[in-house]
Amino acid sequence: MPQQKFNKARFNAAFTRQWQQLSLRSAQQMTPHQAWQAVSAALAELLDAQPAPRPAVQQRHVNYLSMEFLIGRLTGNNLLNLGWYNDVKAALAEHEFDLTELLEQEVDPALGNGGLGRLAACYMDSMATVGQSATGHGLNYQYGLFRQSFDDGQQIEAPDDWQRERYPWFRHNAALDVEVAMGGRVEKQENGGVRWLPDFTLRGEAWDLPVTGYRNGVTLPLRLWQAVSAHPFNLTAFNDGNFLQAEQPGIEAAKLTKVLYPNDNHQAGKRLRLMQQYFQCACAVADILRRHHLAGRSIHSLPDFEVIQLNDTHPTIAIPEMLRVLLDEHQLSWDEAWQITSRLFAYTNHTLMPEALERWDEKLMRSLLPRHMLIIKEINQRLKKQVKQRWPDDKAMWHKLAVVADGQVRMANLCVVSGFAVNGVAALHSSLVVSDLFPEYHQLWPQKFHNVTNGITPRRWLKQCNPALAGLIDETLKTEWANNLEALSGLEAYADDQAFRQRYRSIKQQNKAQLTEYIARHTGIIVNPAALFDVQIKRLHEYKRQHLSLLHILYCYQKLCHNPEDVTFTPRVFLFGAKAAPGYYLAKNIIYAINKVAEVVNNDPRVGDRLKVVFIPDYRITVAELMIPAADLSEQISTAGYEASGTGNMKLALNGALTIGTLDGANVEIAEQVGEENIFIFGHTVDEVKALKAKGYNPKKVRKQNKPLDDLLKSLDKGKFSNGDKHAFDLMLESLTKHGDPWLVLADFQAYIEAQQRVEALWRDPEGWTRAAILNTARTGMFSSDRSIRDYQQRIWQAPR
Ligand code: NBY
Repeated sequence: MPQQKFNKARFNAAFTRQWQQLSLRSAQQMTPHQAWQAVSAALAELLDAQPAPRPAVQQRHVNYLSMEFLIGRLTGNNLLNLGWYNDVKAALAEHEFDLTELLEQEVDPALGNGGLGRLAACYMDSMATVGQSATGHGLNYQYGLFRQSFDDGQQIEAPDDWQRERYPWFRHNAALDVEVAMGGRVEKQENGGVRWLPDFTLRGEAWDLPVTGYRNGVTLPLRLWQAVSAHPFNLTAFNDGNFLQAEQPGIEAAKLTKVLYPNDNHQAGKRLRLMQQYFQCACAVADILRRHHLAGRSIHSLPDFEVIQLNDTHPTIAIPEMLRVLLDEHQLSWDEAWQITSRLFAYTNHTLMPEALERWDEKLMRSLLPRHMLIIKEINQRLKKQVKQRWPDDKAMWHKLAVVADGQVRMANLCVVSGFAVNGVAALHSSLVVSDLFPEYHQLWPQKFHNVTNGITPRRWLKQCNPALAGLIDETLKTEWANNLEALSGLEAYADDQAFRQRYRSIKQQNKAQLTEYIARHTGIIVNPAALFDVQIKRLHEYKRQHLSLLHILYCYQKLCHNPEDVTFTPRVFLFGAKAAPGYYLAKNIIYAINKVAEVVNNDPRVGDRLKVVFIPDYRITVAELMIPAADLSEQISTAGYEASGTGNMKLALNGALTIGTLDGANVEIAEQVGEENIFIFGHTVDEVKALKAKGYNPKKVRKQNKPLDDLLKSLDKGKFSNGDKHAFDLMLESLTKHGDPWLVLADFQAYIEAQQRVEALWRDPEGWTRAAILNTARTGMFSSDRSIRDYQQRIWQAPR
């Protein structure tokens, strides 16, 4: 479908209505924030008027279920996708507003933790762009991921009240309201059926955000469900003069979607979290069935028209919910209901770490969802028969495969058993899903297992965040690449072109200057924009090993201290962006350690501007959009086998940062694409990690045999960076030594330092460095999320059934 042209008259009319509604006399009387709201609301109105695209024949409608959609600012992104940026800029200039400034008014919708939530956002963008008919189903959290600041180097969390002022892109359609029941008990009925007598019901309201495709006239709904009280007001209590109690149900219901749980790669197991999961799933399932019935289709044909993609196990409860509706409301037999359900669901796994694999206490599940627990038990019983047939008398095998065992419901098992497809998120990860996580299931159903390597949207992560580089690419390739990223391979021919290199390099320099300014404004630290910008941006987690980079910082610092006149020293700015889950004390201790080391290093006159360490506070999408285009070096240094994919690695490489990384997640595929001479790979491989652990790894021995490493650790231990406090970094240091260094930080230290020396050698050759950077941009086209979505279409969503 062609993109609608910008209609200036209609935009102006809609914009005018916005300030008139505020009872102002002119547009100029609006505050910048009001003006941003007015522009966005006017654009949303124009989008409302676009005709809905028809799903291509033979295409199943995708329902992407995710507890998180980390979308970031919408207004600028929608303008770019619609191709209306310049038109709107000009229209606003007539009202004396600067569009660029207004866009800065938008608070990030931070409805996600990290990679998993951001992936969902990139996939929505790509589904719209490739014309895949789809709906995203998530939650409308009143508070997104906490805002982060530092107090004497310690992370402080504050609530993220992102909707305090109305969010202009939301559209609420009361016709989509859903009732959701919870609690209570089940009752056997005379006809053999089961009746659920719930304790209470809530109402789910659908709040839609528009996801625009890239210049193709497609808009998909991102449907964020919000909980409100089903019976908003208790009139009896009110009449009795009990005003506060009269509002009680409303207050309770609103709790449900109040806040996003701030954990990544860790399951908290809280009742309210299970309520959130079920609420979202019940709303989504009801919505899917409502649309199906409205189209006048038979319930049996549901899987011919719909597919439900589960973004990790968080929305797994949608499976028993679908069965419940089919059994209890549509009165289907078990076999009929199972037939339908098992062709509907596909599951994406994002982690192998045991503490992140969701397990729910059976008692908790039963108390909140008694009917669903019965259904899960039934699935388990039927599975048991199958397993017994295949492996008679093998109790150990059954214990591994069971959905319910040891008083817990294993959500990943439920997904594999009930779904038609399971995928990992990078080639290495998908092979580990089969070999290490589900080898027994793989024996039962090998055809269910797939790989779909993650991707990122090149609209936000190149065209929008790096306009200068995007402009250079436009000019050079003279072809549309933003929805055809493989076209970037055309840049290879320019890797040896002096003039092109010069322009590529000066764009990077310009982006670094911009970031330098931001850093000065937000942290007061003055960094040298000519230094190597060494960037590590991701959630703070031990397995991601921000503390390995910290050891390298100390190594550089010692080197400078011992030889302050060293003219060969490579000037570096170490840049971090990361939030730690509020209850993850070790991660918070690593933040503290980095900040305290930064304080000492940044204020040491011997160092000057050759070494700076900056922890940029409140890392979020908007900050990523600034840091990624300015990065020279991308740190992807997780313990091999633990980072399922990574997607920041793709964004950084695409924007011309060279990767220093382990052979983990998508780093493996990035290395394949860019070539080993254009990436710095180091450290233990997955197999070596396993072998070392099996043999019995002793970090103390490593420390003893590496004097410089031992000295660095001692300097931390002795309070050199913490005003003499010898216990300031105990949590971090004890993990590295006393507790056996579970993430092999010390084991990879030496290889890491040597890889950093290779980085410095190339940095000393600016032409060689720029060449490698250009080749990174040219060769990372396959990491477009458009390609990921096409993989899903071909391997999973359209798979012959
Ligand atoms: O998903 C990340 C992986 O760590 C990363 O390697 C991968 O690239 C990315 C996209 O596939 N996982 C992730 O971000 N996980 C979470 O954010 C998360 C959030 C909540 C919970 C578990 C994990 N939880 O149990 O509440």
